[in-house]
Amino acid sequence: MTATQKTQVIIVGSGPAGLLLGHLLNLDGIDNIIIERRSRDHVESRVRAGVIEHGIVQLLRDVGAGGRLDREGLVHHGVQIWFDDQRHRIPLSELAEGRAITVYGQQEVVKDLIALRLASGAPIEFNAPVLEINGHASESPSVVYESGGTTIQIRGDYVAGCDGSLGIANRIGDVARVERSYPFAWLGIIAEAAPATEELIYARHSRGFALYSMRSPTISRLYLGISSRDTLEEWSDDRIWEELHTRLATEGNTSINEGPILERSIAGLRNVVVTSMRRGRLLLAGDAAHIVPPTGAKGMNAALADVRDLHRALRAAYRDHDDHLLEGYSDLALERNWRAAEFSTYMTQMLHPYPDDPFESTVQLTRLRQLFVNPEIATALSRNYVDLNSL
Ligand code: FAS
Ligand code: PHB
Repeated sequence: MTATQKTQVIIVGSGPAGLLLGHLLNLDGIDNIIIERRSRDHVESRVRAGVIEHGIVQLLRDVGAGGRLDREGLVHHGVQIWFDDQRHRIPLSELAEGRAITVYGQQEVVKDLIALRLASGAPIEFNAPVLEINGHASESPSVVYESGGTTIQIRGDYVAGCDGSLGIANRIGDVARVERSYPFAWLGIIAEAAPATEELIYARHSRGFALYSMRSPTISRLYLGISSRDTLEEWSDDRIWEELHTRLATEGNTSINEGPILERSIAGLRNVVVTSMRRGRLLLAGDAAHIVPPTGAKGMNAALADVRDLHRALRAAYRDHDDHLLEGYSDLALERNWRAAEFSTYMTQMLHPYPDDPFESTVQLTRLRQLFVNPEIATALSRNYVDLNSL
């Protein structure tokens, strides 16, 4: 093991959470290092989230990470919800004080933040798995990681566990969590096909859930709700397109443009929320602390909102020698993340049919119909969908 290095904040993981935290700390002159187990290529090519909330777009703009987002992001003022063989639209901006969502792939946010990191010259280590996080309850925690065949220890004042759901940070200290799994998963594809819709379409069809999203004027992002037991091998291109045409159709009319499938993956649907996001001087942010089903488009937004709150707390600790925000970080972040969990659960339960459960199915359809007869319910959905993490 080489000699122990030293910094102020050690960030484990270079997903959206770790990268934004590193950038914000750089802006305040707080020394930090980002340690990532995968390669830069892998991290920049992972296809995941697509919808960015109004307040999170503003946050990225405010910190100098919104240039390409503003040029290439697709601003949406409404969302389509189709059910009962009918097309319905929620006028998001009209109901949410003019606010809108922006469709811009998570991997583009990651590329933008990595570019800022590299331009800053601040340290970021790729292909460097963190093996241990030690002394989280002490004044000087440390991290052991591997890089280029060498085992390195680095000490800091704080460790930020931004290492996602499969990381090691959330296994340190108080590991209690609350979980729920669903009997369905999402099969997601990226297709080289011009989106046939201007707005996202969430469809609750008797055969299952479908979502029509996009990434650019030439790239579509589409999802099918499938059994959590299904595998990619069971879903040929033909079967995927046939199912999408069926579910994203009303009164027999479908309008999907097919094209080569460039990427496909299956993501299970589940909720996980840890009971503590602060363990001494180890602070969790993002998927390391919580997982939501993607139906409410909250995953990445919640991760970046955690970082916004954690950065404020670390800045107060360093600049003002005031630990109050750090002491309150876990409670503040968990209250917001439970609202994200509730909204994601509401959207998931409302849009994924339960064909064998007449009661649940009728409750779902009642909830959906209420959206279009009760403006207060539509307004609540709009405000949560557009800006939950900044309300
Ligand atoms: P991330 O998982 O993005 O990043 C964690 C990083 O830590 C990774 O790069 C990992 O390699 C690294 N790491 C892990 N262990 C490490 C170790 N020991 N040492 C060093 N580094 C380590 N959200 C949506 O809103 N919409 C979606 O459609 C959607 N789809 C998703 C599909 C999938 C398959 C998954 C897994 C998630 C999806 N999400 C979606 C949620 C996703 O977007 C997350 O909310 C977002 O990536 C959270 O960002 P981070 O917290 O930074 O975690
Ligand atoms: C996406 O575009 O990837 C997307 C959009 C809305 C969701 C989830 C994912 O709820």
